[in-house]
Amino acid sequence: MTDRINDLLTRIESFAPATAAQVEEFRIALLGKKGEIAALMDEFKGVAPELKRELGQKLNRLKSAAVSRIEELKSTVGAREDAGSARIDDMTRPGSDGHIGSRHPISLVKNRIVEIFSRLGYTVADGPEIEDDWHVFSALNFPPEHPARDMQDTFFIEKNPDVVLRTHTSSIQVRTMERQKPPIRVICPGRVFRNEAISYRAHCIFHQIEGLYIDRNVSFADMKQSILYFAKELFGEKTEIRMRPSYFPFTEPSAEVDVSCSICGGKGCGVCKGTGWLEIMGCGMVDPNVLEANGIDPNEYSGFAFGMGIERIAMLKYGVGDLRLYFENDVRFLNQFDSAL
Ligand code: 2NL
Repeated sequence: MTDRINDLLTRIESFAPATAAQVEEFRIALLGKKGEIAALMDEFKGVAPELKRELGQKLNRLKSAAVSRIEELKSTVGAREDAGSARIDDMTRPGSDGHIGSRHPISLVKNRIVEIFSRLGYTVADGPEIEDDWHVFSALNFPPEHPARDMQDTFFIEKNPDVVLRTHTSSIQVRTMERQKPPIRVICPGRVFRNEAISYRAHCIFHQIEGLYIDRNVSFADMKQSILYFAKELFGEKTEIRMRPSYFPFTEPSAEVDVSCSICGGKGCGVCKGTGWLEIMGCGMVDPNVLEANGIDPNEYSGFAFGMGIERIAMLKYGVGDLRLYFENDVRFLNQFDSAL
């Protein structure tokens, strides 16, 4: 038995495999359930008691020598094989195609809207997401008891009623009026926050873009023509618009704007629910109270404003039915969009 142990030790030392498969074969032959070491262990049970101590130690040494040698071979032979497969055989082969990420659809739509209004002389303005009551509500003619000020709709920070997450991007226009005398022509994109349950058609974080135009003699007709130009640029030359009376605290009169359905051309389909029209934004003439609150004389100046949800426009443009897709950042969704713009 001692001879067989010594013989195995020499074989372990001198074993020089070329592949990982040979190492594995060797491991099974030695250490497997029916391997040589298992056979020796079996035989050991019948050994005379006075020899047990010495032979037992030898067997243990053999086993650990086998285990450590195989571990060593596994890493060295494995590494050699990996290096071999990474060798470049054909230097003339074209390189692998580097994947370029795509722009998020919300960014694509935002950039497009900004681009259209910049051609009408609007510049982009930005502002903080954490706001105070004045810039989100009071300067915009929200009465003290208006439901939008309620905890149900607005996120408050640190239980302080004067620190809120903006619920609309109008606060950016208020900050613009603080800084700048008319004429004012700004377009304000940004994230807004509302305390709503998340579903396919609502989210507590979403994106808006609002515009504000203040100068002498700005009329409702100016607003209508600007929005018609915008709608044709965004949805196509054949697009028509209609305005329905509406209400916002910060505009008077106010209107909801629909565009003729670009999918059915106004005939009526599933997307426009048979009406031929799709709602895209709200707008109105800036309420004199808002002008006055922001230090602009309503007897000298007038203006119009409008606002739209970017997710809603993106849903219409790309036919995406579930709003949550815009927030999950699943690459299978994102890869379907262009990387341009
Ligand atoms: C909508 C409607 C609107 C405005 C936003 C505005 C801002 C100032 C003064 C007056 Cl500083 N108005 N913004 C006006 C009308 C409509 O948004 O449906 N948004 C998603």
